[in-house]
Amino acid sequence: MAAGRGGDWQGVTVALLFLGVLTPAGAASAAALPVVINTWAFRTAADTAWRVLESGGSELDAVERGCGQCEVDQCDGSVGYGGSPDESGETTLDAMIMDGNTMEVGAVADLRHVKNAIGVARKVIEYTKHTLLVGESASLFAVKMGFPYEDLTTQKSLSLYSEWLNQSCQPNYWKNVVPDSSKSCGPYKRREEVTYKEEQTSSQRNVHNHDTIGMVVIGASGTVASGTSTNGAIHKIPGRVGDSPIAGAGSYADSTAGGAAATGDGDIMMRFLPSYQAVEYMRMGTDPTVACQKVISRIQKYAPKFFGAIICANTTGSYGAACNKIPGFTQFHFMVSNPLLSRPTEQVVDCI
Ligand code: SD4
Repeated sequence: MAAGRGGDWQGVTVALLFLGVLTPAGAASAAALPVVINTWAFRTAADTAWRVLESGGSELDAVERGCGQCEVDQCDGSVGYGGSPDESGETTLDAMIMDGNTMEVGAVADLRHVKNAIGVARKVIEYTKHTLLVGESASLFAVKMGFPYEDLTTQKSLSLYSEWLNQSCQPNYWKNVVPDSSKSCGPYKRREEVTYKEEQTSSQRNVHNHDTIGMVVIGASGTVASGTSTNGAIHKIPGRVGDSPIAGAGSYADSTAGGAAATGDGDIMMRFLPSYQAVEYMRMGTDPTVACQKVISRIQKYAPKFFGAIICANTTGSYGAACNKIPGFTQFHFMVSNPLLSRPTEQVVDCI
């Protein structure tokens, strides 16, 4: 879990700010290129991406290797193998990578049995004319591309799964079914009468089980790349795909404007294409922090309790972030690397 994500961590955050370990976003957000920015305090991912740039790699290489590092590290249990088991206990992965020069996107969703989801997404750009491959067919593609086919289940994911079964499969994502999904496990059947209640996105359900890595890299000449990698929503209904592999939702990159990447409740966020919208605001000259805030405010109007955050950077290297304030999630931590910061630096914004 990212330090400082919830209200309980606010004391820790203040101490870290005092010690200079953390930087409040805005205080050191002077623009410089190249810049690497990623969601949450995923430092090894930030380090890896920065080193790729330093050693002459491309922006796309930096995104692929940076997010790939999180897949290896199983960042917060929400990225890579062994996390977020679905209703049948399986871990499945979503990832995308986008080239802001060509506007090409490679993405995989509901990827099974392959660990390096963003690596496979990159191969979708390089070896196909498609944008998004899904499910077991994406796994077969990955194997053709040379990726190992392996079990993504771990002791941890097994115990998360059995705990969930033992608590009557709570929480889950069903509604309008019998037996009552708020009390019992399935198998469910649809109820004849469908009620359209306002969707309640409880912070309980989301804050503690979502931590996608989203990354934007802007090279020395303003070239933009972006990407994401996640194992999605814990206890999801098999087949569920979130926002992360969807261009414009999980991330977006356009070398004529900037890049953005989102994290949070993808079932809500993907309806608003927040990353695309943020990049379009930046294209119109909006400051990245304000662009991020405007996107969050738009979603707030329809889903005031949604859990989510977004990072934004423009082609001058200026950057920002914003998040929706809900109980237990009042600040959002993210990483920034640029030539003005001596090393990848953790920054924090107050949610709005
Ligand atoms: C999803 N957006 O699948 C992802 C999860 C996430 O921070 O972002 N977690 O809904």
